Amino acid sequence: MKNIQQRTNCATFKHSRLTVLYLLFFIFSHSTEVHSQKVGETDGNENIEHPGRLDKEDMKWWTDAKFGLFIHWGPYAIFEGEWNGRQVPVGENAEWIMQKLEIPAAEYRKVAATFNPIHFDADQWTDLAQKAGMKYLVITAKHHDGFAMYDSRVSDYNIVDYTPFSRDPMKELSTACKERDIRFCFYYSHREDWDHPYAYGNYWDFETSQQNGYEYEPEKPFSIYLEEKAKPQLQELLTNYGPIGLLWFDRGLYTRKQGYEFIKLIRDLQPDCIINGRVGHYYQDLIGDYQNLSDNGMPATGVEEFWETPQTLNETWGYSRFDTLWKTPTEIIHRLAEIVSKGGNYLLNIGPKSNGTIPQASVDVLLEAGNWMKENHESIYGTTASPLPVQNWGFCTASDSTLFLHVLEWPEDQQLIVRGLKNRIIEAKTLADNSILNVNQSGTTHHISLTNIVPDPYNTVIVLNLDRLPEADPPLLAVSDGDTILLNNMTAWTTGNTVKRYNRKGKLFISKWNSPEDQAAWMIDLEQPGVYSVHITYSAPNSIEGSKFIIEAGHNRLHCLIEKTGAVFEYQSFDLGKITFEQAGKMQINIRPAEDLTGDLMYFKSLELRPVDE
Ligand code: FHN
Repeated sequence: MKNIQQRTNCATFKHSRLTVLYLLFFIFSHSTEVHSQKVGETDGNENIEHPGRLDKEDMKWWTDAKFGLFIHWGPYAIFEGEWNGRQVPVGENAEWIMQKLEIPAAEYRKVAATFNPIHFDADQWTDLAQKAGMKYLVITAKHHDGFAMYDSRVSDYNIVDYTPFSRDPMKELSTACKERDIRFCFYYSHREDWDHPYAYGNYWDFETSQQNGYEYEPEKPFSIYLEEKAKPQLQELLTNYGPIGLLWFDRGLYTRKQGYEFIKLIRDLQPDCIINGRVGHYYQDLIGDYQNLSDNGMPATGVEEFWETPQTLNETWGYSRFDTLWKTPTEIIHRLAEIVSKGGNYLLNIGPKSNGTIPQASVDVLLEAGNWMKENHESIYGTTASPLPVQNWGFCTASDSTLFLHVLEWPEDQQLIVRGLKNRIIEAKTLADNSILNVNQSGTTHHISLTNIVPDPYNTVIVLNLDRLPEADPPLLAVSDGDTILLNNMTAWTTGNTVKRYNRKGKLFISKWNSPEDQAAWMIDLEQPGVYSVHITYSAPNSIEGSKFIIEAGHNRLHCLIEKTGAVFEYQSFDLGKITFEQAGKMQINIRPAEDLTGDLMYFKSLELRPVDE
């Protein structure tokens, strides 16, 4: 057993020789001018290679899982949202109390030293996850406060060495998860650590800390923190707790090189471990295996890559006794259907108390969601995003030639109208009790009779068995009545390699379009022929200035050149000329590269077709 008396106000580390060397570098480097890095830039070393991404097969357990439990638990729970009579306002993150109230690291440590969750029971926690229908569990091994919730040899500022509790809850949870076939996963705050003088975040104690959220200050000794704490701790987590399903990083690293080093470390120790998107800089390209949306983020339409949204049951992530803004079971069940219908995963957070119990309100909501899952899980696990255009009664998930309709708004006339489905429906029935439903088809519109069906209070799932894999009308986006037709990145559908992506800040962009087959496209239904002027809005960094692209609209073709706009997401609008539609009716509009490109065509935002009076 390590000696608790060895506590210091700063973390203690094994790599002190490295510290001395780095300090020498620090002193010398201060005599020369070093420019900090700009948002969106790499570290200047474009030649570093990505250590490798997992493929669809490797990701399968996670894409099938859909629903995971997120747990934020650490010394912040002891504060319950209050320190010395000052509160973290409801609506803000209580696990940020140290930063929000600028609690000195030494003071925070005194409180952390009292952490004693005597009621913690790993079996109870994992039972709850299982009953809720969750297939993976992600828990904070270390949050921004720097305290390790596991038995760390790297720093004695951890739950085993630093508190009277002296147990390793992560070990107990990893065993309990294994017994229940729940994938055990760690959250690790890799850049931010308010206890470490060289990490990012603690500006109130340490001048040497990184103090800029997005721009790296390379003259400061950040890499000492990475080498002596973050990386060795990550190594411990990947060595001592069996197979780790995924590593969930937060508030990404500054440079691509730093991110790649973390990815490599994981690939070397546990090659199958999935890495979330927040491992890298939020404004740079995705370097993890999947994309995280912003906290509590919900995309308007499908994102065409692996994605997950972390959401919390109330407003905070860590426990606050003041925050009782719990989401209802209806909200949780509806969000689950919506997220899965858009192809994503739902990582739903609870913040246990410092005594080891889970707030009863969270337990109640999760159990209620679990009851719905018990009858309806087939419409969630292993499904894929909806192939249908948007429907006004709810959402759709799919599994090969089966569609699951999640009816959230019950039609008053008991007739469910499914639009845009080209297939023949062989059988329609309720998932809960297999009641067979009558179907009438007219073209791609299907009327399904719900007469005599008692709706589920949260979400009634209807199963459609189709004659073949689903085929749907492309979403009809604009019906022109002479006014402007607005086509944007949100409503585009994509072909070839093109994908729609959200960056961590919730900004949507179209990516991976670098050959003529990679297109963004829309269907419109033009009511009247006529002349339209074409206006495009995009952003384009200098590197892609001059790239050629083509807009195809009916029989029209516009050949255009990219003009630079400055930074990514600094949009500008350009007039591209006029086009004439000789005929009314449905037609497709495309934007695509005119030739092969080395990078993306542009950061496209919207295309407007404005009628011209001639
Ligand atoms: O700062 C954290 C926050 O405390 C919490 O951990 C969330 C969860 O996604 N992530 C960060 C903010 O985005």
